[in-house]
Amino acid sequence: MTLEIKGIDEATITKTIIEKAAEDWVKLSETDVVVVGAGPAGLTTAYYLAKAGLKTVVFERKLSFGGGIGGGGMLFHKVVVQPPADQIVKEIGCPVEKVEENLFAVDAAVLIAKLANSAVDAGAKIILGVTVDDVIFRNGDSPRIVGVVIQWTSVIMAGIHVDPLAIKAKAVVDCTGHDAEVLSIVSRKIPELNLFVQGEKSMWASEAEKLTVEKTGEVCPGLYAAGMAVAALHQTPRMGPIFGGMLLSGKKVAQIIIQKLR
Ligand code: 48F
Repeated sequence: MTLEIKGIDEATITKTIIEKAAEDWVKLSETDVVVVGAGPAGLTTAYYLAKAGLKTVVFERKLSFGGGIGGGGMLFHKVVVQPPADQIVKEIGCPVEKVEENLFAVDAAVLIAKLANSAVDAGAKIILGVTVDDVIFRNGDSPRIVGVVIQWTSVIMAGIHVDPLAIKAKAVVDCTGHDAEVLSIVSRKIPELNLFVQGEKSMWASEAEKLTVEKTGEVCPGLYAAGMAVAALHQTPRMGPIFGGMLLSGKKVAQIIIQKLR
């Protein structure tokens, strides 16, 4: 391989980026599932949905994925998982280190890389720098969430008014973490759905892990929740840097949606 760099035209770079991005956006304007948030719950959800052949797009407000994984525990770069979530971690090719019978240590950066890699390899599309700031709602005989409203995070941060775009979807999953942003929007804007986001309780790791997974599922027609959004909705405890529940919650919501959309 020669190291000589050939001349490349700036206009071609620009055209390529715009054309290729536009091709993607046209394809994803109607999709099977929109996952909101690329944290542990969102990436796991996307991985299992895409693996089952569902057209899946993840919108992440930041320019990176991983959500709360990257912070490890108080910035110490490890997280822990417990059975049976260690099976998911192994399945995506992430090394685990057994600490005791029911606890494994995992490197935070490696878990992020492997989760994201598994999701995109399975066929999920992850779009960074996009914030979901509303849903599309259809009222009538069977009220239903039928998609999301999106905006560039940079536009929101600039505080300028720019009308958003919308993406139609058969299912929307709130994986936005502790603030349960999509559920909170629905609670505020669609009172007829009677959704109340109560906020999570103080820490109780084992109970929190169990309840998060137990209560994961459909919240109202077309709208689902996984990960810490579930705890915020049902006012169950937080758990800190143990991530098994997030992965199991993502897998469970994917299984429910796969069943529903088949
Ligand atoms: O916060 P986050 O990691 O949520 P999670 O997947 O996992 C929670 C754990 O990280 C941890 C814990 C348990 O182990 O307590 O905190 O439930 O990931 C949420 C992602 O959603 C993005 C946000 O930037 C983050 O990457 N996000 C939040 N709101 C929006 C959003 C939004 N409106 N639009 C797009 N992305």
